[in-house]
Amino acid sequence: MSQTESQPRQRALVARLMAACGGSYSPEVRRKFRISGPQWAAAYPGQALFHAPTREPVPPARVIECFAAIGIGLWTTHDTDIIATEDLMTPKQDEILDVIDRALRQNGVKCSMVTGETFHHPVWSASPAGEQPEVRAYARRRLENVVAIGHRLGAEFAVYWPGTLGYQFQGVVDEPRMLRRYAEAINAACDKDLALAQTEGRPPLRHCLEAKPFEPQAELLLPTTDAMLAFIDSGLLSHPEMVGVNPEYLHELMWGGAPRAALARALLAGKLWHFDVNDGYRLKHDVDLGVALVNPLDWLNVLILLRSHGYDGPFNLDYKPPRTTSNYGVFEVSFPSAVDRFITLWEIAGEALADPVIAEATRALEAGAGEVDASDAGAIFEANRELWTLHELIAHRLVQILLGLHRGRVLLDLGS
Ligand code: GCO
Ligand code: MN
Ligand code: MN
Repeated sequence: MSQTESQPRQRALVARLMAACGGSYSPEVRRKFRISGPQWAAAYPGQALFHAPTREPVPPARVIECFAAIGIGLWTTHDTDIIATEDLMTPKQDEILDVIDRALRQNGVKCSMVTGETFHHPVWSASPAGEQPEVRAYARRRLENVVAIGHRLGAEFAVYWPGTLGYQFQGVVDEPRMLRRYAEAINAACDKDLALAQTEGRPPLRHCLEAKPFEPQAELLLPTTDAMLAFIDSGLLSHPEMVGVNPEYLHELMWGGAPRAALARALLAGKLWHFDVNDGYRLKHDVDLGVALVNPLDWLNVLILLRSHGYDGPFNLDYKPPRTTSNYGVFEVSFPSAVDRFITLWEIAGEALADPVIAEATRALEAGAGEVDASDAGAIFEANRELWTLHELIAHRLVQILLGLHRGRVLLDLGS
């Protein structure tokens, strides 16, 4: 894409207005949070089913350097974001990994997660767990290789989003058989991990399944995080203790569910190990917008939930900088603003958790009216009648805290 004379001026304008927005944190502060930046998000050129790319691709060393400058200390990648499919599992792979390892060290960035692409290449058109033994053998090798890349780069997590694990036409696949076959691939990854962890003297990776309800044009066998929790517990996995989930905020929202409820179920199962953070709309496409740009109140409550239940895994910025943002804008506006919104909401969640109004209301609700005949529904209702108004009051208070209104607001005389 060509450079025009107006570009430096427009960049200066963007930089000046970004600074005028204020509310940004220093790279040192940003690095204190367990926030990871995906290679694929930073390098996304803007293409989609109906849309041509609007940006140049960005090589990993450049992404890592820009993340370091912003204060994103963790980096995540698909195998094919950094290594072309035909170069995987060849000496070329080792060369590329050496270069990336150097870039990570030079910039003080850690690789925290690697994930395998089992959805884009034509070989996966009938899923990574289809009928043909050679497809499944290749899928197993690919997942084993993801684990090997993870150990080579010092990652802690491996994530698997299976893609089209399902069918286009009813009756073509035998569902239980396909699930068994997918389990074989995950089992191969865990076995490889245990062997490598031993030879490398490293802890094994934490393997996380990611669900996405609307893989285009397919009926899916594991469309939600709950489906994956059931799969982990199905008896098909040889190491269920090594496998958890990586819910994505938008994926749980997309199908019409409540992301917080999905997160809560994963927390209770002890399987919430990794979390893809972004935003979007219900019952729409996987638009992968920046965190809290659509649902800031829900995001505040997500962080209240995670803070109060001790989630300590990474927050992976799995979003797509919009097509209207330039290559310059990706690192000047898109990533820093996403990180800063996250940190601000994290802080506000802390404020909400310490808020005396919410605390007192919650205590009163938990205590109940007390001393009512436990067999008399009418009496229980009457005794608690005034207490339940606190639900709306808490909701009001949370919005106040989100908007800063609990500190008071001066009405501006706009001359109307
Ligand atoms: C999406 C998906 C992916 C996965 C990734 C990890 O929204 O398209 O979330 O970004 O997170 O493929 O396996
Ligand atoms: Mn994701
Ligand atoms: Mn998504």
